[in-house]
Amino acid sequence: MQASANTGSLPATTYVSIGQIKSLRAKLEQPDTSGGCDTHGGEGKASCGSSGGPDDMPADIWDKVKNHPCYSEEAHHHYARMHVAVAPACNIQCNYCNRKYDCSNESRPGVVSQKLTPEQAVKKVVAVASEIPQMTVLGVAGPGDALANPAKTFDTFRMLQEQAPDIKLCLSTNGLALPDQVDEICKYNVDHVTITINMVDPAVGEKIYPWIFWNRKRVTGYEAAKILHERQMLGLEMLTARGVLTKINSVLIPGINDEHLIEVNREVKKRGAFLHNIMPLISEAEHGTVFGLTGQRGPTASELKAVQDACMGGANLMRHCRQCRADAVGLLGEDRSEEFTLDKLEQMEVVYDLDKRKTYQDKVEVERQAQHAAKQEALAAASAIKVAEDLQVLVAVATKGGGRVNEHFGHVTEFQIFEVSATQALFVGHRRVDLYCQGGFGDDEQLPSVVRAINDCHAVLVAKIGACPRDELAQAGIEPVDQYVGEFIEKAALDWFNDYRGRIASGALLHQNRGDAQIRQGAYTNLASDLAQAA
Ligand code: CLF
Ligand code: SF4
Repeated sequence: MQASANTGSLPATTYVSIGQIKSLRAKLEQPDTSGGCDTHGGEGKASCGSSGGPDDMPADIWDKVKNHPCYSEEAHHHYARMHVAVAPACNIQCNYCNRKYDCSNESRPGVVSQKLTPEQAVKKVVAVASEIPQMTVLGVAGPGDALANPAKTFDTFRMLQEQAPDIKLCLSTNGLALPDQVDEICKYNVDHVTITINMVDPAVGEKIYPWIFWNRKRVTGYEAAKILHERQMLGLEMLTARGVLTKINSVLIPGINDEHLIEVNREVKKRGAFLHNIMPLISEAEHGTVFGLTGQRGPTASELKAVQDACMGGANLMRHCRQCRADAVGLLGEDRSEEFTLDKLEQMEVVYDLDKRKTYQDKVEVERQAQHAAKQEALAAASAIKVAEDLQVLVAVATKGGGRVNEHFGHVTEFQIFEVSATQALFVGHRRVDLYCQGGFGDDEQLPSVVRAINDCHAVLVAKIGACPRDELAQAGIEPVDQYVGEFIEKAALDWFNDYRGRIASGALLHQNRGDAQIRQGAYTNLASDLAQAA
């Protein structure tokens, strides 16, 4: 076995146990004089995160991220993205990928419905943009690697720029070919690039990547991981130097790179990454991946959150990723790709009206500013209350978009999770659940799995809820709350939290800590029921 000492000029790697995560976090919180927001002119802020707003970053950066649903948490409530599957080939092998399925970097497992030529892709993007005016970003994210298919990727971008110049361009890559393509990336004004970086030590990397295809031959083991690592770091540095915003995706693989991702976070921040998105491994035997077949599990919700929390203060964190398909269309968390198949596109009358799109987006901007103002007002009220000031709880929210509490409990397929305290209402994740309402009646067998999926929350904010789930939630210690219907989420969560603290102060209730959520974070299937059966 080649030792880590063989890393030569590679960055030193710190290994920590879960128990040490807190002390490392303290270290990360010390001001860093380079990289991250600083590199992009963050005015010395340690971390603005994807939840940052116009006050947290320079105007030119805000302009790039304000309507990109992945780069701005606030934007993801309002703006949509789409992917076109023009990049089928890949130049590496990841143990979590089976090429019959979407790229696990940027998708949930599931076959891509249709691979597209660049011409078909552009036709589809223009049609979607005409129908969905809040669709602001086109991404090439597989099903292979965008830069292992440079002609198809850049042809798509070139043609789209001519026909729909207001759409932002985005791509995702494993980084192996990145240094060779930086000029092309800049030529087509692609100002958002995602690099999947799962390690900064080839000794970790060789457990994730069995081979890469490099200089016309297959390279395996430690050597393969070392080349990939060096290309990723070089590519990231080159993009930073050219002012391209970069997001780093890391797949959290328990027992392989969990603690190591803290080091990854530090290294990518040093090199100017704008965001770090730590995503859970999705691993099922039926996907036919090496990890799926060898029983490598994904992280639990709390394991994912622990690593993300430990990285706070390092590179800015994205926590609202939905691991979308390589042909996803719509708001993050929804998929409207079935509405835009090639057959359906043939029947559609497409009128690309820039003014109509702008008018719509202007309305969204007004709504979004109202959301921002409501949050600031609620935060000011929360910090003025001098009761249980250190308290921090999780709240689940039923929403169908627009940043408001506007979904019935029974219609939820995904709860959004917010961490609420006297100083913040922060989006920290989501939980996919099976539908409780089955058209007029509730599926009571489903209910326990839904409750377990949000078991770590103190309250669930909904637009409406029936008597049966209300009782079951209350018995489980989760407060069902339906008095904030239609309100902005952060304001509603903070208002509920203030009321909660008031009840603690008056002695009306005793605050108790919650347990862990029993769901594998990010799993598309509801594994809560599997876990229950296994228990
Ligand atoms: Fe697509 Fe990725 Fe661009 Fe977003 S997705 S290429 S940056 S437009 Fe977004 Fe989807 Fe997560 Fe990717 S939610 S998987 S982070
Ligand atoms: Fe699969 Fe993407 Fe890894 Fe290539 S980079 S092997 S497509 S997950």
